[in-house]
Amino acid sequence: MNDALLAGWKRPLNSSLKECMKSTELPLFYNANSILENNLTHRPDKIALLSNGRILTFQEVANEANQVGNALQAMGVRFGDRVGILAPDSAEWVTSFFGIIKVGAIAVCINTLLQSHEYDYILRDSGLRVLIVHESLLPLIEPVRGEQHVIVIGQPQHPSDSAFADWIQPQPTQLTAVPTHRDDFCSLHYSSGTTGQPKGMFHAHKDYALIAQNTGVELLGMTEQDCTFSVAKLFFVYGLGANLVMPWHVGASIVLYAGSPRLAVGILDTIERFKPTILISVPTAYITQLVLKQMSERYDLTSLRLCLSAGEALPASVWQQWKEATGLEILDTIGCTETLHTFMANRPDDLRPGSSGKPSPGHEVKLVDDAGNEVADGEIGNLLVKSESTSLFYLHQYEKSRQTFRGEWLFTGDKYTRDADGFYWHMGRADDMFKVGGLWVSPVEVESVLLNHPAVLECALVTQSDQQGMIKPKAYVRLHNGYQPSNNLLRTLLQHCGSQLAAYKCPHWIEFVDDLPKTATGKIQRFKLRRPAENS
Ligand code: 3UK
Repeated sequence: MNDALLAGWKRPLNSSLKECMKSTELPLFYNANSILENNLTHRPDKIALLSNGRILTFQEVANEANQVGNALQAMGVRFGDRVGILAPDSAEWVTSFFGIIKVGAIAVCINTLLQSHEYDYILRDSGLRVLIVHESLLPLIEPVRGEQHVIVIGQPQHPSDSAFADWIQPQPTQLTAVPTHRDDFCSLHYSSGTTGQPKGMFHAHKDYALIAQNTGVELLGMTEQDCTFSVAKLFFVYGLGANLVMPWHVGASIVLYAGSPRLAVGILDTIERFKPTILISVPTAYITQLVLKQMSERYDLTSLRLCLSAGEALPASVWQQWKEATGLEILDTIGCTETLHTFMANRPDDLRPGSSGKPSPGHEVKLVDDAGNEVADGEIGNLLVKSESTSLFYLHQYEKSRQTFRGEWLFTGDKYTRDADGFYWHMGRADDMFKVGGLWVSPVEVESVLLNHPAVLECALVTQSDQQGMIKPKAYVRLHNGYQPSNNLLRTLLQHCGSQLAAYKCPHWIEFVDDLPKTATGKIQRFKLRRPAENS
């Protein structure tokens, strides 16, 4: 993308402008690849990307992204085609992303923690033409792969597949960007649905420019001197935005980490080794680090100036423990895949532990009752969000799209209350979905697994908080005649769930009951089973 096209939207970094950036400030033909390529003018030889594997400068990233783009075009990929990335965070993930979008194709950012049947759905629903997949994830794709070209980061297993390194090697490092419209789709993301079927959401090129400026610069004050490190992965828009798009928009370096958020030592070692200034993390990760004995004495965290949390609510107790251990204050922020990134946040000079903060630059919110009327402070309402980076629809889901995308407003499904000081407090969700360790759990999916055990007549899955204040699944189970509650049966049911569900979805507790609360039409009222404190 040449500089003339970009001239229209350059604004001083860290500007104190109250007015946030609008998409009409972008040139009409804009490709989000320029977030990477702007750095070639100012700092081509600066380290852009650090990891335990490869370490690359901006020039090296751009060269490899161009090779990916050329390789895609050579296999016939054109504007609008969908190309998937299914890999742990790595240099190849990043160069693939920018290569795909530069040729006008759509990057499908695929969650690495799914099961084969979910990949089956995503591959078909997205109409994927090419899949760039890491060798470690090949076995999950093998049973469901179709007509796609498969490029393997690592060692291919099929003669028809190519190794990523061989695929890009003959390609030139120069490539002209396809002049995409700022409203053209750039990426496709899948998030879990209430019945377990993922929902696909497109984001446009303009959405990336908006979050880079409004969230990266205006909210977080990112500058070229920063170095970001994310525990949340790039396939998750929280990680993609905060650990790639926002830092590169200002020329900051990023640290990529392929390990699990539950591997406290891996995270702390990475902080010590690369000395990031901004930690982008999730509540579970903060908790696992706090559990490590003498965490703050054993590890040097002094490089950090900002700690972010998102994905699920950060309990105030965890905020307090982290502050006592490190002296640092975590900023809890909330975003969703629909809006691409943060829509409410705590700020360093304006925060309330346990709350989600206040609307972030570029976002308006309102709380309404079921009739659509705004509720007063202190009352619980449905959260609606307005922003220019919001998706337009769910792919192939007409009804669900109409319910969710309401003109300029997005119905988030979150229940919130606002206090007299303007802070917003998360009160659960309208659709019974919840998150465990930042990962979605659909009660319907877990209940259907319990129900196919012969002892279970009916059941309901709800949430309960553990000792740390973190939400975990709890199942209420009514048994068939002839079955008696017992510890043995309890273990059997837990094993039954464990054999069919990912571990984080399995009930943490099972309680046997004689009856379940129901509506007049016989629908189980999960909300009545939640702990009284969570119902108020
Ligand atoms: C819940 C939270 C309380 C909430 C996300 C970009 O999480 C992100 O995207 P998803 O689509 O999930 C969105 C839903 O998750 N949630 C997220 N953060 C919080 N609930 N407190 C929080 N801090 O139900 C929301 O609707 O996977 C995407 C950037 C940041 C993100 N958190």
